Amino acid sequence: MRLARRVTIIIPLLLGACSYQHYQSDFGNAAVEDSQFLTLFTIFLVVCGVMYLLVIGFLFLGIGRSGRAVEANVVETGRHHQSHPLMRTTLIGWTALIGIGLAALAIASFFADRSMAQAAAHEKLSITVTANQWWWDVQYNSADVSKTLRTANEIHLPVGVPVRIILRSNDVIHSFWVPSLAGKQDLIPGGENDISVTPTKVGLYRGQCAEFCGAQHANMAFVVQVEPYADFIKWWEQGLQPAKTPTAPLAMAGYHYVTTRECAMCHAIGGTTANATVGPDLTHFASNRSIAAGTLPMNHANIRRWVDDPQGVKPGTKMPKVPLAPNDLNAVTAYLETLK
Ligand SMILES: [Cu+2]
Repeated sequence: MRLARRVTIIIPLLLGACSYQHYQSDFGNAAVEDSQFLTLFTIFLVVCGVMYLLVIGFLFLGIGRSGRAVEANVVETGRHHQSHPLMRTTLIGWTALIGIGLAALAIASFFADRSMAQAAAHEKLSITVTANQWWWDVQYNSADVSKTLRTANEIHLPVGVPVRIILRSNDVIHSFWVPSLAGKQDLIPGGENDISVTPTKVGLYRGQCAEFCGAQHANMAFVVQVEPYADFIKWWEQGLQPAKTPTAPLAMAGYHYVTTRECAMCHAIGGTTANATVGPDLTHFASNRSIAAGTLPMNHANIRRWVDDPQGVKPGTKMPKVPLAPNDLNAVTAYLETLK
């Protein structure tokens, strides 16, 4: 009975851990770069594991033999000063093995580094990610400026396409990290870094700022949606569409408030007069999965809560508390919900 109860608890936990592992894990194996890391990791693990087992094996062998050697010494004194030929061979073999092991690790590192650098040279898509305390500004670059798309806190990538992500920061040092796809790379104010990703598995992956950047460092997350190329292009085209002007009276009132009052001083909404770039672009705000870089799930109650008191939800955030009358708060919430 007890065992059955334990199994019913443990199995869902394990299944949860497996899907979570895919969502945010170095073992996610969802991009060429991550599989290169995994190959290198496996080589290191095997070489070091074999060495470790050999050392432990010889240690126990030595302990066993030293006991017998003491007994033998008592019987035939004088012979123990001569080094045994077997010991010499073992020593030479052991030294050679260490040399081969170290060389294997060095060669594996060299080839992994080289293939990662090569992936960076053949990118087909370029994205600029700019870190801010505490959110991510994402821009999809295009030779045709009218096709340049700006979003926030959610990145869409086409599967199988090498992407170069250019990394910048507007304030302090942050670190871009999507464990399932690639390694970490810092975003440094005044400089430019980059990281290459070639996703191989369609799915949703969580990313997180990996360099302590202030009070809300933990609430500086994002998601990467890897999708088939056709879906990605469709999403991009949709993203370029301006926001629709609402028709319902409440949302209409919110539209007027947002585009003419405090909100428009920091945010941009495509197709309206709001075009500031201090805060996230809100053109398709409501189609995101979360509010404030992974702080709250996207829904009506949370949008209202966030607009009403951003400092209460995410203390220290740059978004100030705007004292809104209940009518205005309802109107702004209703309008933001239309931004899909
Ligand atoms: Cu950060």
